[in-house]
Amino acid sequence: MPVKDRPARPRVIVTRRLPEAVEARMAELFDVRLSEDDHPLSPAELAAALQDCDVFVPTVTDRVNGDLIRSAGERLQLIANFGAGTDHLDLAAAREKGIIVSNTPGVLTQDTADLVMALILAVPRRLAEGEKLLRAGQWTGWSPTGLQGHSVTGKKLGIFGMGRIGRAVAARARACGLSIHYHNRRRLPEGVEQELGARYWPELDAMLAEVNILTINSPHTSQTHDAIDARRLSLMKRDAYLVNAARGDILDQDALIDALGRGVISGAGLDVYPNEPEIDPRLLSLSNVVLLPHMGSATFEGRVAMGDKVIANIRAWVDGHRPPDQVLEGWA
Ligand code: 8YV
Repeated sequence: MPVKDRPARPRVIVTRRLPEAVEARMAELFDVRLSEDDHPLSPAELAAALQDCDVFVPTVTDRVNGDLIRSAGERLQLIANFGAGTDHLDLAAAREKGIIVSNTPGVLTQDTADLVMALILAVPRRLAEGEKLLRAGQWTGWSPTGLQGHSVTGKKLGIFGMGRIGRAVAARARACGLSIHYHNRRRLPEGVEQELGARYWPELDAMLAEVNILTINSPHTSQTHDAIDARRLSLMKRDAYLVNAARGDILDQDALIDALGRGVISGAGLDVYPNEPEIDPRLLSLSNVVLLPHMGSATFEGRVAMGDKVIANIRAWVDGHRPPDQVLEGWA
């Protein structure tokens, strides 16, 4: 593939509004086109934007599929994603076209783990139900049997995907008295397992039968698509809970709704969904689920740090270096 020039002041298109400080810095450094009204781009708008820039900065709301990448303009050389997950980008098509892809790992780990931990506590303790009852003016006062949930202390937490976020969840959960179990493509080094008090399960199915709460923290790839399906849900304990703040497509949502309705598992906490922002109405009618609008990394600090990473990746690329967060296909 011929080596292309890297412009000193590249044309950068950003699809959504970013924190003010990030946009201001981008405007200083790059010939940047920012989003004016923050609307998610339609496929036609995405196609037009990909014709007209050296660097494209999408978010999880932009489905940059193979066709869009193949029809991108010749000047497009870098897709600097604002976000860690890259399942909305066709990495194979980008590689074939010689387009580098980078992301923003690391800076949203702690915030996302906080949200996962909040769901791990909120679901068994029925926090959303309690809040709803109070706001509806239906709270009649304390009662010995009112809104009883399940203790978290002493229970077993199963972590599916033990990357940065999974480990940060483990550290929090340990402090809350949960024992840590995990399934991952690769086993963690012994020292890390010891530090987290984590037990490795090479077989996901065996771990599912054992744990009281399951949290999904893996990336969404072809290997993890619908990994938690009807069969796997049926292996879980009837009083078990499930939390997903990773990607909606790792969990078969129809199977989950069916399992929740039939009491196959006891409850769920979700921050992510297939086809966001669509929400299956059946989920809304279930009282044993806590539903959040994909806000795992939604902190002021985190979003500025993500923007800083995007800028650092673009600058390294402009200077002729490999962006520090280049995504290698197959490793996402
Ligand atoms: C981001 C996320 O806010 O980074 C990710 O993978 O899921 C979110 O927390 C989002 O992706 C921004 O594009």
